[in-house]
Amino acid sequence: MVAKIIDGHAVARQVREECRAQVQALATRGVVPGLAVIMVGDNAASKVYVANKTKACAEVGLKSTVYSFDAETPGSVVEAEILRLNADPTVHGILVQLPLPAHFDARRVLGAISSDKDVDGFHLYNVGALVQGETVFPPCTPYGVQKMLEHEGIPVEGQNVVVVGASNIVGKPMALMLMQKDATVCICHAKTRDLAQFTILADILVVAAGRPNLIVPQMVRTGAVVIDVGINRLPDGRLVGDVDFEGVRQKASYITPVPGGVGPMTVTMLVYNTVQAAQRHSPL
Ligand code: L34
Repeated sequence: MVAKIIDGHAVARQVREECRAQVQALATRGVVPGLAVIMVGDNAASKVYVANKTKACAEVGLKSTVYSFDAETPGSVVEAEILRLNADPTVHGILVQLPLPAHFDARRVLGAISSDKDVDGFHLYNVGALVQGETVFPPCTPYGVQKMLEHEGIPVEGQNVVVVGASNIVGKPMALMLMQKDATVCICHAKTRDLAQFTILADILVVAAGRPNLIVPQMVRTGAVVIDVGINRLPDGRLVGDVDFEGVRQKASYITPVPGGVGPMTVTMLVYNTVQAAQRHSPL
């Protein structure tokens, strides 16, 4: 079996088309969805990701503004900026690009974002809503994965899902979202003993561990759906996921590439959530 490659750019394009129609409807009422992106420090990957986000916003007709602070900025200064943005009616979504420099209390900074502008879904209120199955703003990366599965018509109900990686940004919310759709979910992480024993059970394998070649063909069931959320830059400059793509492709039924898989969906679901925020803020 050779897997079908799920083209993240193609799925993203379709979701953005939907967003554009909603943006046009909002425009007739004089509303332009606004996104504020806060970036602290000089992380090279963050710069690329944020640039992709602002480009996607422009493409769909949102107004995005990036607020950059240097790494030494006190947390209180960033928090004050967030409070100002919370009160700005032209800003519908606020996100703080992670990771923050080490001296920041990330929980505190994220907690400053008004939960109705928290388009990343990282505020405790939104995390709690996700646990209860009443998502307000589902976090963009797992939301993007869910959209890809839906787009390909891949059923989730009753399926064995194994999530490798238990981060707050990807693994945990991904597990909750798929559990809500009645999958049987298992979360593995860096301390899991004999990872292969779990991954081999997966009908849908979602990998977000940040380790190149962590998943090799022997660990994958024939016909499994393999979603690679990892992004690793190799010393030679190549960008790869966590999955041995060429090997696993021969065994899976679907696979996502890196780049061009989940990454473009993360960016697009941020646009989607921001449009939702603007709609909720400006009801008909
Ligand atoms: N607050 N921090 C916050 N929200 C997020 O949703 C993120 N994430 C993760 C890191 N920190 C965050 C992102 O934005 C990861 N992430 C992200 C965003 C965009 C891309 C990948 C990850 C992306 O555009 N990936 C491209 C390749 C980019 C490249 O050339 O490096 C791709 O095709 O996969």
